Amino acid sequence: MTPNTDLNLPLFERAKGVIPGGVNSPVRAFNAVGGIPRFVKRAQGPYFWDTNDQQFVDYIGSWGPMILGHGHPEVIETVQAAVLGGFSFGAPTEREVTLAEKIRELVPSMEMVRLVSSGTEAGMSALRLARGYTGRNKIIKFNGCYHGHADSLLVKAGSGLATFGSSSSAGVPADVVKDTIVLEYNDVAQLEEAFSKMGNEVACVILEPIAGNMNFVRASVEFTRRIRELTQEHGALMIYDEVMTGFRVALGCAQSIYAQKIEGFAPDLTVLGKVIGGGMPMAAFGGRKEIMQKLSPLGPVYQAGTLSGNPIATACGLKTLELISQPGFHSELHLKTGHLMQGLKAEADDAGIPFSIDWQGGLFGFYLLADLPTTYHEVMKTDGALFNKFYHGMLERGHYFAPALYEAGFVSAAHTEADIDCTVEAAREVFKTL
Ligand code: KE4
Repeated sequence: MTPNTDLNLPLFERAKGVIPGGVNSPVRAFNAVGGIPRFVKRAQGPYFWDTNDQQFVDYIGSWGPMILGHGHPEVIETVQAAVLGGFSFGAPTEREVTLAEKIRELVPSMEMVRLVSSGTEAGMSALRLARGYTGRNKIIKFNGCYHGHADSLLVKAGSGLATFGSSSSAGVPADVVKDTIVLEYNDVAQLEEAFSKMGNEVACVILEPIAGNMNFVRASVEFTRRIRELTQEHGALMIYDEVMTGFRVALGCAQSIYAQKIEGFAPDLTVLGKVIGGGMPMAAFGGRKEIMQKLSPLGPVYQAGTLSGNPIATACGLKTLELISQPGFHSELHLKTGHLMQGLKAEADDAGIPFSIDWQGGLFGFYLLADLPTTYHEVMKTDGALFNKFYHGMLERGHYFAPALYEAGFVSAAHTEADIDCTVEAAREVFKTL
């Protein structure tokens, strides 16, 4: 493809004339990897075709929602039927009750559920609820975790514990983030120090159980256990942001994996998104009944939304959850993702490229680093130029990974072993060019 035949180019220029950066979400602009984003014309199964009709094996899948692959026939059929019944009512429907019940069935810690339209909205609302329930203002989040773009969560790490986070975005007043403390992921000592200093002022600790926003970093069992213990001791809430991991790493979400390692483990609140909408705008937050009952119209914590529980989105989400609840779905997905990761690792080793991998269910991460990172700083030691060369080598050959070294990857049920082999073969060629 030469620049003057790449139809993505004029389309990107046109987009930039009317949409800031030409995109409706920054990561799509390819700023981290350079080059021109591929505009998707259509998608089917594990593939999408761009404006040039070039086919790509899709390892983003809308950053998580498309766990069944694009255009699953039963999902299409369900959505088509739902559309005929009406798009949106602003009134309760049975289907949103059924979806909330299904979520509770699969995630027992979510005794009550509130449906919203995006992960940001769910995370923002869970935070407000934690502050309303505890009557406290301070929140603890971790470097490398992303919980959507609510003001008090757009915070970069302060230097050391004493200084609270400073906002990572213009337009967020210092007052709004003065109660947000940013600690190092997997750093138990720092967490304990924070609680010994201000434990009784902390409303909640929020974390990604597997941090997909720094590619793929697992919270250690010890770190998870200490968060659970310290929040309980100090009357703070533990919020699990499973927007990315939810129903992707396991049918019971990441919390079901940690509950196998920590006796009786469960977070107080959980944030969900992506998979539960199956590609339609749908997210949720939920948890212990006594906490959730603080929410309007029952309690004093206000939260609302015109399209919350949207009838088309609930139909799409319900069918998606039904299909991924089939026996063996996640174990099969875990195996397939493993084949991809082990295949890439084998090729990198052959080419003498430092490469580390990890995966769980349909979520994966690879690093051009010899050892798997456990903190954000370690992730960012990756040689960006090397990653970008790898990225574009794969993209040119029709294999579409996340356009940033700190983002995770996604495999769907629609990817076949042949697709995986094709991707590994392409990587063999690309590693040789590095
Ligand atoms: P949304 O508001 O984008 O639906 O969800 C925010 C969010 C919350 N929590 C976690 C753990 C998330 O990963 C996300 C969104 N993830 C990004 C991927 N890094 C979505 C891609 C994008 O921002 O365009």
